[in-house]
Amino acid sequence: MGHYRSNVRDLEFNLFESLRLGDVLATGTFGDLDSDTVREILTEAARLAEGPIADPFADADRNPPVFDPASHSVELPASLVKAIKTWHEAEYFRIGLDPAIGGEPAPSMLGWAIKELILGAQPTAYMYLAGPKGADIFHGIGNEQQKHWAKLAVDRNWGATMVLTEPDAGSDVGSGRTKATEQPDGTWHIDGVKRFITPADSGDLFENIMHMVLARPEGAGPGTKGLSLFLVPKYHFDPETGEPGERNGVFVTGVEHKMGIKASATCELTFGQHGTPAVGWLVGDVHDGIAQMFRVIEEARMMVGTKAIATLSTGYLNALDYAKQREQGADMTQMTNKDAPRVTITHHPDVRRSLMLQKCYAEGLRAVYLYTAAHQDPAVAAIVSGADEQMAARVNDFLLPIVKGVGSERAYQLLSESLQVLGGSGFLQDYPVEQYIRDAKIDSLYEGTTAIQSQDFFFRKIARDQGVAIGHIAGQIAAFVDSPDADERLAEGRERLRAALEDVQAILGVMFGHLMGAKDEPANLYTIGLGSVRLLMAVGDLIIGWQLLRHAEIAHAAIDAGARDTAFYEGKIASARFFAANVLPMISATRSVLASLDSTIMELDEAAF
Ligand code: ST9
Ligand code: FAD
Repeated sequence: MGHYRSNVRDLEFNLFESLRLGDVLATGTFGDLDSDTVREILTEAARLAEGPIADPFADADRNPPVFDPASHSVELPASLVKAIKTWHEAEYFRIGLDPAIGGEPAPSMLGWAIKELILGAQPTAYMYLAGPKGADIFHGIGNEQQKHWAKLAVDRNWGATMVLTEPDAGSDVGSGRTKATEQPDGTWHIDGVKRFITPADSGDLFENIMHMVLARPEGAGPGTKGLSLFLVPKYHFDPETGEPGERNGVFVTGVEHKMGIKASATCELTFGQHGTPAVGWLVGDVHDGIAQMFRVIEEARMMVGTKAIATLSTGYLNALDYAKQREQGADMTQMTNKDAPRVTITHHPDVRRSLMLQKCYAEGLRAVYLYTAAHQDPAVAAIVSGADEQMAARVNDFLLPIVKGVGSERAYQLLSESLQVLGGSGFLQDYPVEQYIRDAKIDSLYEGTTAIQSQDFFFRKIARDQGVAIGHIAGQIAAFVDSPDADERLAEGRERLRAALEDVQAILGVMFGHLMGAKDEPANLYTIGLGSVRLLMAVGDLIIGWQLLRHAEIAHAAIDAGARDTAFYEGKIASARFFAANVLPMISATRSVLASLDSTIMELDEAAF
């Protein structure tokens, strides 16, 4: 068996039993797509993911892409190329894409469920294959001619990149210095050096690559608002047929050596500095670069969170397999009996604690990303939470930093638990968990670090939203807690959820107090900055706890109705109870810490650190 363990049963549970995909499909919003077809797609995608897609996972890590400075090209390992082509040929990329560029209508949550499978099996393969989704976004924001190019990009299978970061512009994208100069024919010449670009070259894997580049037109203002978005293709192409022509002046000038995600070529990308102009086209004929780029960023943040969650899930399932087989020590109740039979390590309470915590976060975070995806289609959101179109968009915006920020932080933290279950073996390259940890660390860094996610969460998604989206979610949680039809067997979990909701509301009250205070005393903002990651994590735990308890209620009902796979449902009930008893009460400690937080460390001389 390969490294990747999918969890199709849990995906189906989320889609059909929790998020009512059957009812969604019955509306006809997504054409004639039906439940049986969805189940077949998931089964087949998981088979591919666990087999040929997962196969070169270690090989591509040990034999990463090779950069040739003379030709500015990057050669990928043959094993990875084969996996990338296999997934592309299965055409899952069409699911959910705009039909105008060859897509098939489908709920976003189905698309993300399928993406979880490749992101867990071979995350870099998905990044090389970002072209069609990039084209879909480009189609949405481009002018008429560019919409045609988007279709060409899908038909001809072009690659794509998102190009923001520069040596002095990381989190602070607005410090970017790459310049754009308008030409008499309406095109632009781009000049500058970008760094850390994924995956800016891939040899001859793609006929062409669409670089989506932020650059500052001469005379434009400072910051992100002065940036415009340009399409800069690797090769010039015939605007009607897409047939590639001369090389454009954008060249890879370096590839990073990294701790993980080594199969993904992270490139320095240089524009217009090798004697050939880097010609770009202004996207949509408007200077609105940062807002346009955020269409790409939102997709990529969802992707990064789902990648982290997918990795945690396979890490947990690998640890579980190992724990069921590894015999070590006697049952704790017989610890003084030296003749007692040896047991598998699943018999040890601390291993059970660890496995259950991993299960809670792996399945809880899956529920969160799929619930978020459910709010990416108004027709689905209406069924799932009663949100109208506007509210659905706000809820999606609100949940994205949780998927990305909480997903990546918890996955990295809990993967360390997966490794611990394997003991010393976990430290070896004979097992995949050490690579999971190395490959997952990036998820809390790129697409906005966790600190950036937390500030986006508080300032933009809560304060600027005037609490509308969080109010909708809090309303859903309160309705669940107070439901007249509540299952008595979950009464204790509900009480803990109620307490967690009150704790989060109190934390928000404190944070808003600092925000108000900042009008007179700007240093109050420091206190928000000191607490914002903890707020994000607390809200993440609250939402995970809520989702797990919802699932437990569905599980109780399924068992009562005589469901056959009782072990699956009992696992749902046990994990909800465990999370409510072991994790939700910790939010009270965060509340108490944040209530008395002061910002004196901001006054401390750097020399004292
Ligand atoms: C990266 C790539 O890290 C990682 C790997 C990805 C691999 C993909 C490979 C291929 C991709 C190809 C493309 C395919 C397509 C996708 C496929 C996915 C796989 N929501 O607060 P302000 C906007 S890439 C929406 O003042 P500052 C908004 O327009 C590098 N919009 O910001 C706003 O104006 P207004 C990733 C938002 O102080 C304007 O920005 N790098 C949001 O000027 C200004 O807002 C980062 O992520 C939002 N949440 O700048 C940078 N926020 O207010 C992280 C802002 O009028 N840094 N806007 O609406 C940040 O996010 C900073 O907070 C900042 C600050 C840059 C926004
Ligand atoms: P910095 O911004 O220097 O941050 C350093 C530390 O300071 C972090 O802990 C950060 O949280 C903290 N910090 C910075 N500013 C603040 C603040 N205002 N408040 C609180 N804390 C703050 N970029 C692209 O454009 N395209 C890509 O395809 C791409 N792929 C990447 C692939 C890899 C493997 C890597 C490593 C990076 C990639 N990036 C890409 C860049 C990535 O998005 C940036 O690395 C990221 O946004 C962080 O920027 P930075 O590395 O400059 O760190």
